[in-house]
Amino acid sequence: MADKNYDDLIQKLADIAQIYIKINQEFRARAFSGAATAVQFKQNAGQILPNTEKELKKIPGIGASTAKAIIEWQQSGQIQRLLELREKQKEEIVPVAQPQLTAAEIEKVNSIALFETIHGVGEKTAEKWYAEGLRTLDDVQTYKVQILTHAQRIGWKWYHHLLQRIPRTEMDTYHSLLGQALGNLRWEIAGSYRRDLPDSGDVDILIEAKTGYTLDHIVQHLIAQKLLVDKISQGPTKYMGIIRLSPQHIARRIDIRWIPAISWWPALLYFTGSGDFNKRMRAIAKSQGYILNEYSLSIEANDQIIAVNSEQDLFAALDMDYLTPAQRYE
Ligand code: DCP
Ligand code: MG
Ligand code: MN
Repeated sequence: MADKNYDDLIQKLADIAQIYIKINQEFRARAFSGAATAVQFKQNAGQILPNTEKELKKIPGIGASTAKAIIEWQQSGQIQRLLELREKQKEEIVPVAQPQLTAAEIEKVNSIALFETIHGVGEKTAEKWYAEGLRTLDDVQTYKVQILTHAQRIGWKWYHHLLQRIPRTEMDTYHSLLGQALGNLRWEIAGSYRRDLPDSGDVDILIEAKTGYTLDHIVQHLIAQKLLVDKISQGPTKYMGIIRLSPQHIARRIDIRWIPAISWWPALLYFTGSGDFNKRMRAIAKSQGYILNEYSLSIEANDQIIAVNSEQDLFAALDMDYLTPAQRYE
């Protein structure tokens, strides 16, 4: 029977090793568990541990750092490293278990995301199709007659075309072609093109309504020019369709808005975006008692419309520094 009991020391060395394993410090874990074994061996043999680092290190299984820890224990009954490791462990965030998706749930998420890549298909439609048993684009092809609305049918027809963004050089071509087609009407390509982005998702066109003309006149003209190749929807002020430079080119989405003169500047501001920038500017307007939308800037209390003659006027009315379209990213 040794006159010194090392059970507490062995336990503490083993505890340190265990924490090191948990925090993936293999090497240190091995040093401390080796030291715990060495001390156990000494105790079993009825031997007393030396009290200098130099002598301790001569014992197989005890190294420099574990020798220091043993001396600390001999002097104070504690090992600072263990106290610190326990403290550190408390601070560590317990990882929240990630919900594991079942194979069926993964299939559902994937199918729905896939369906939503079809222009005109939103979350609601995609979920409905999934509930009805559709899973793949082949299924969409099989059941297209039963399931597709007119707009979705156009989205399906041009599926591979509409997945691609429009390079700015092609947008420039539309710009010059539309310039010729629209003669001396006031018009702009708004959206990402006006914000100077290198590519665009679609062509967003604003045309100022001119007495004696209708949006349908313009549409018919662009169809005759073989630019518009498919219609998604058309009303008196809004046309949505497909535009294509030639049968050899990729087909693109186009939105055309027919804007009354009074709304020209608010409409240009709105359709230039970005969407995030619009949200921010509308919130600023609201905080000052105004309502800003695509039709006008007005006083909320009495619906009075603020007359403006430029985008600069709209910024100035809200005490905002003017931002060029390219600066309107948020
Ligand atoms: N817009 C908006 N809020 C929406 C949708 C549109 O404020 N929910 C405005 C800002 C957009 C503009 O209309 O810039 C045109 O809409 P687009 O969806 O065509 O967006 P962009 O032209 O900015 O981007 P993309 O290049 O993807 O067409
Ligand atoms: Mg756009
Ligand atoms: Mn658009």
